[in-house]
Amino acid sequence: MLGRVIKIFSDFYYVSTSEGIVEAKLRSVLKKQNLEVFTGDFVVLEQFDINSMQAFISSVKERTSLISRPKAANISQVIIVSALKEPDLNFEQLDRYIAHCEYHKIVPILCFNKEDIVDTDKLKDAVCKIYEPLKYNIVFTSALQKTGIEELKPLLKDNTSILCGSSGVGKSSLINAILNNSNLKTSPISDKTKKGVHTTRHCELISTDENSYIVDSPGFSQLKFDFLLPSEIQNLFTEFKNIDKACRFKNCLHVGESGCSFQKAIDNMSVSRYESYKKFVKEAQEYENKISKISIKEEARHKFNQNKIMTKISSKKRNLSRKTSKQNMYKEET
Ligand SMILES: Nc1nc2c(ncn2[C@@H]2O[C@H](COP(=O)(O)OP(=O)(O)O)[C@@H](O)[C@H]2O)c(=O)[nH]1
Ligand SMILES: [Mg+2]
Ligand SMILES: [Zn+2]
Repeated sequence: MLGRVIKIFSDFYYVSTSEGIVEAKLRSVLKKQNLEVFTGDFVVLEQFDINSMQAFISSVKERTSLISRPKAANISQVIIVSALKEPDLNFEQLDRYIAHCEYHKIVPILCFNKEDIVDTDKLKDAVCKIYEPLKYNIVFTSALQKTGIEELKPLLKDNTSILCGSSGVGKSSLINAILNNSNLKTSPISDKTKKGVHTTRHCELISTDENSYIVDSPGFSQLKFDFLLPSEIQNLFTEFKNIDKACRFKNCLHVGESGCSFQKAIDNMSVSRYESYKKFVKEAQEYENKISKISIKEEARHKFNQNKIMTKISSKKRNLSRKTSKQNMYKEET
């Protein structure tokens, strides 16, 4: 039997199947293989008992994506929720989320919530001016007054969407608005887990339609770019994607070097986006400094331990260890 993990609660995996929600545990083989199962995974179930609605997960289907914050598999799109007000719109934070989506190769939808509490269009206009050129879908909503929900809903169809954004911007309220509008309640889950339905401490797949799922997530703020090299940050900005020739300077980070070939794209991008870019590059530079110190140390230790055969760690190997120290996600997605 096939199913999809909609929620994980300690050792229990709640799997949505044609028979209903099954409470499953991992086969010990999977545990031995150190194979992890995440919310959103498609899994094969064995030894299904219809009376207790219990089974064992025997294998996991290949993932199309795996995101890290929060951990969820097979997410097809990210809805980045920001509040226009309360809390104030934070452009840098929004750019962080966008860049993380780009990193995971998932197209984001930009949702600006709480439109009911802004009294002029000034902020909305500013938002459009900055983000419309990036060609992402943009939706203005009010979860409270249920505006914009009808625009958001068609974007969810046949997707597994995850709502991301800082705490308090209205993610949970939006999900409620979406569910109420479609007269759908969260899937009935056994009593044991009922208490978890309204909290967002655990990530959970909520069905909004036959093939559409939405995932709420707890607010998270740690989105630093301390796992990439400075030269990789440019790939996270769509403004830099269509530049036909590479910068003529080797190792140029396009942060103000005179004669940089990216200058035209930089002139065309909004000031706040460029500020974000520079900030992320700086974070990556700090990371680069840190790992170069570590690899020098490692090398010294290696030499010390093997003072008979003085093998130096080749730069290729060093690169490899840097890559593996990156989140495993990267490996799974490329
Ligand atoms: N005025 C207004 N308040 C909202 C809106 N959406 C959410 N809120 C309020 O903002 C607070 C945080 O909402 P919540 O959904 O818990 O945010 P989350 O942390 O992102 O899940 C709550 O007090 C909500 O009532 C909205 O569209 N307009
Ligand atoms: Mg919430
Ligand atoms: Zn350059």
